[in-house]
Amino acid sequence: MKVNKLCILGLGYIGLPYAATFAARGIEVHGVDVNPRVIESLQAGKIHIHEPGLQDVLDEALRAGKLTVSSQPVEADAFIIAVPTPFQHDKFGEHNGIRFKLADMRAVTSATEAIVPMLRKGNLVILESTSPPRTTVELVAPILARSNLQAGTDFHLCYSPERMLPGNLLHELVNNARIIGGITPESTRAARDLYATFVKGEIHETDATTAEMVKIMENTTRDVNIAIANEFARLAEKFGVDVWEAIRLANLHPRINILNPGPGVGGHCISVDPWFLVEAAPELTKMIYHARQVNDAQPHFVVEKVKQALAQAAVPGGEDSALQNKKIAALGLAYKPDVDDLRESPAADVIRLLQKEGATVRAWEPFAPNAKLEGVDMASDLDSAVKDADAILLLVSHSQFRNLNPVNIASNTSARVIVDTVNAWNADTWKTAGFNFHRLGDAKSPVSNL
Ligand code: SAJ
Repeated sequence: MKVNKLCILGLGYIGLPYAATFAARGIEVHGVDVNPRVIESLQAGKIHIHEPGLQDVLDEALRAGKLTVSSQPVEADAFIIAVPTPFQHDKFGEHNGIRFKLADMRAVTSATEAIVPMLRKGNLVILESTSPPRTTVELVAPILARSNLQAGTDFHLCYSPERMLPGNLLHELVNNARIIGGITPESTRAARDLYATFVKGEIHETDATTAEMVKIMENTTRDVNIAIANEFARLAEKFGVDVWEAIRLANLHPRINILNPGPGVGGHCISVDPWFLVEAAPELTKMIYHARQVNDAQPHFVVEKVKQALAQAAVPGGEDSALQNKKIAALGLAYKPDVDDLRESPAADVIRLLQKEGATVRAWEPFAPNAKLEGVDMASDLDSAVKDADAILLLVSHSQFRNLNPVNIASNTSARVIVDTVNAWNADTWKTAGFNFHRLGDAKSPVSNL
């Protein structure tokens, strides 16, 4: 199928790279977003997210005159839905004592509804948003049927998951293998023709529900694997082991690849998608559910670590609780290194828990210095975050944090306690600079040279 005009609904971390890439390859693209700030920014030629290389592709697309944006869809040959599918924050499901989060499909529903008046015979509609199994056939197809056109007969309908990693979006968009699940083989072929305009990775064809399942299985597998790494970190501390050393040694085995423990799992994907399976089949997802519980509880483990570190350093003031009246500089609020995305960030959970126990926390996030997070006091720069602190808590392994010089930090802070939750810093250099150094999952390294 030849697509001359493409309409992309959702111009966030996924939709915008697509829109810019298709347009830079010469396809006429109309991008749609419900957020007026996104539209304003793009109309002014500026990307509204941090992603390496994306501004250049947008510049190219705009120079070619192939990209327009607005709040409403237009008629097109093909439509791609790339809107968020978060979980609901104010409602939970329950089954036999298991409480689970519920998918919020409102953005997919309204994007699909917005396509209905634009839909014409012979069009192609692709859902890319990560969605619970059977969304394409049970939610999207029935909404589109309001156009009096039938999916699979009058127009093509597919699910094709986005699978690219924030921070490396443009490379993965082009080079990752792509899965296309059409509700008919003709639908699959139509989408294949479209993606083949830029995808260099292999393109694999399947049905829509399998494609949905593939995507959630990938993210769920990662979540479960991170959960076991987090549990190993807890065990290592109990047994006097350094988990980072133990993982490095275990990973020498040819069939073992243990992931990294950390302050928890965040972002709009891995911490969300496994819930889609729990919600759909709570009786069949016991391990998936427990992995979610482990990862969601990891911020508590970090707080205990900070308490121990402060108690050990006997930082004066409030002996009842090691955290009472303590000042903590929290470095990093993003959900992972070198991105500006704060969604579902475990760092924010850690900060709120510390505050609940009486600590005063100042957070510094270099990728989003002006971000406003409820209940979080944001510093305007690193120096003001660390200046009067009792402890420095590293929550995200941003490159610029990894490269910090402990001697410089030592001269700018009153803190003498470091807690590194992401294994970014070398214990010896921080100790030499005069800090008591603690690392999540490490009960082996001596804390101090003093
Ligand atoms: N994390 C750990 N330990 C690790 C790896 C990650 O604690 O060893 C944490 C991160 O710090 C972060 C969270 O997990 O808080 C998720 O980060 P991530 O880098 O694993 O994944 P995302 O959410 O940025 O992107 C994932 C990717 N999925 C897989 O790798 C299976 C990406 O390919 C998907 O396109 C994306 O979800 C998505 O949009 O679904």
